[in-house]
Amino acid sequence: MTARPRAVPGRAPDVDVVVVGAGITGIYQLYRALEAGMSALVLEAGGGVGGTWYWNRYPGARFDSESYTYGYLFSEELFDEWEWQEHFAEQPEIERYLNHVVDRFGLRPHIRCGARVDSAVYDEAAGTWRVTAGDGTAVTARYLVAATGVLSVPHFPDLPGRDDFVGESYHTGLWPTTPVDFAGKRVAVVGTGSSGVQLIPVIAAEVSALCVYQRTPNWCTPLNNAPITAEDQAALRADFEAMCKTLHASPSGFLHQPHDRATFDDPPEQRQAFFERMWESPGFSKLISHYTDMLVDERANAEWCGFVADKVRAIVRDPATADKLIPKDHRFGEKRPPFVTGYYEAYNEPHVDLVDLHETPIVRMTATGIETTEGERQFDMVVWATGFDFGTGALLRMGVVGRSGVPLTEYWAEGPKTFLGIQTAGFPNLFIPGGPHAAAGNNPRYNGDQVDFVTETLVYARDHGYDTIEADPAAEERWTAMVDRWATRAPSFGAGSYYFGTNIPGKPRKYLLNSAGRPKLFSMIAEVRASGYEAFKMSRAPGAAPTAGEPRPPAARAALGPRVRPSPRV
Ligand code: NA7
Repeated sequence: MTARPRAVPGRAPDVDVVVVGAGITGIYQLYRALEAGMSALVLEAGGGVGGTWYWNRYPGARFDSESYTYGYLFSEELFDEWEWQEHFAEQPEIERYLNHVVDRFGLRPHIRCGARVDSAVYDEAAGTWRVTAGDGTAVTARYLVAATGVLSVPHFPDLPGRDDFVGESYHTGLWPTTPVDFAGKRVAVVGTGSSGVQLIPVIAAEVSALCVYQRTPNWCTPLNNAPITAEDQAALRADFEAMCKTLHASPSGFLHQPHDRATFDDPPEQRQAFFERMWESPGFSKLISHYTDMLVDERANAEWCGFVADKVRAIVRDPATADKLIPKDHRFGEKRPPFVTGYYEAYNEPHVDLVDLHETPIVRMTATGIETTEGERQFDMVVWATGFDFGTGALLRMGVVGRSGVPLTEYWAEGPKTFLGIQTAGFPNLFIPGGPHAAAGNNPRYNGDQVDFVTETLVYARDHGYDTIEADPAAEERWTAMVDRWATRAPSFGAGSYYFGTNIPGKPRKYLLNSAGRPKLFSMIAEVRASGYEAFKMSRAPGAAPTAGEPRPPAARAALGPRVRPSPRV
């Protein structure tokens, strides 16, 4: 067993910043910390970088935000040199991109893969974190940034006999790095959320029989993906500045613009034509650029749902299957809507079947297949597309212990409490960008805003001679109350959405996002700055060694490559 270093008062921590997770947020945090002259180490559980885009490598996994709006915007050179192939890139391209970024900016030497953090304990006397990982890593850090993501702990349903199945078994969120062969196999897919509906049409072409176990149908609409042409590429490069401005001004971090008309402003014929345009539009424009009342007015929502249901009936030839695929218990936008390519069409294939688990629930898994109340079906492979322990899953499994020995699991027993989704009181020098209370929308934009602010706060502390930073409990209470208030404000997600933790048995029913979005984050950050960081308690730890991030030799900075464009001040 590796001896864990004890932080000795007066002894400098091994590193200024430990970042947990080399996903899109962690990579950016590493970049920013190094750029600010701090020493930094990323500990990543996976065998490579990418986070969500490393683990979710199932066939068909792809963005449903436009590729160029999801990627990093901090460097125009990077933007210019990386040519996304599709408006909605597939996982292999995304993983290549993230590896390119890591190498392009000299970040790889600062990333340790295969290091799953199992304990992070705050040392009050030294004002540092002691972090250990399963690979034997033991390191002390002034600051701990948990960029562990919100969709990083796969959820497996607790079904009797699940371990008895002797065939191949995979979870979409834990997909192997070695190829999975579907050819000629009888495959079951359990779950029809965003992951399941991306996977199903892709593997349907390869398997000998596919059976989809659906508990709740979703309102799936076309992604409308397309290759990025040379002209598109040129336009993207030319419009970089304007695009950044638009994205920055968007509450949800998208380029899609709001519509200016409500559903019943238009007569039926015009409405139908608008719905057709929406159906043909890319990804999230169906939420953002829709009629202004679609998400908030029941009648308006029902009009659109009726249109989508008719589309499903027109695509799926078997009326009984079509009917099962049409949601009956929730409106469009009440849950995070999936975007699809050829999903409904897959059910027209004679070897693809749909089992409605509301009609015939799963009784148990057997050694050879799945038994429902209708009987057993045998499979060579079962794919679990059954989602994640959203928001808090990874943070609560990391062994985080804060001030006075209080574990995070205890402090968040009733759900997460945060200030700005960035810190939680009682856990000094711990930051959680891209975690719970982050916004719904194009994640990298909001998470990037948080990383920028975390970095700015660390630099502020360094420049003012502080080495501990802790959210003020009163500020945290106000922010968390705001999150809870906004959770039910129209247009809100329904209580059945996993954004409330409802998919995990025993999890507290607390809203895990910040529906007030970026405008609220920006205004609060502005307030924090204006008040001289009043919402954070900053101090000098009793036995602290020199503050983190002493200016580094220019050579260390040079490794980061060409100077990046600053993020716009918010
Ligand atoms: P989701 O969206 O949480 O979907 C999980 C699916 O698995 C959903 O259809 C669930 O049905 C189903 N599920 C969960 N538990 C069971 C059990 N016990 N039996 C049968 N079916 C079950 O996860 P995804 O991975 O698809 O997407 C996650 C996010 O990734 C997505 O929102 C995007 O942001 C990308 P339910 O609806 O709960 O009845």
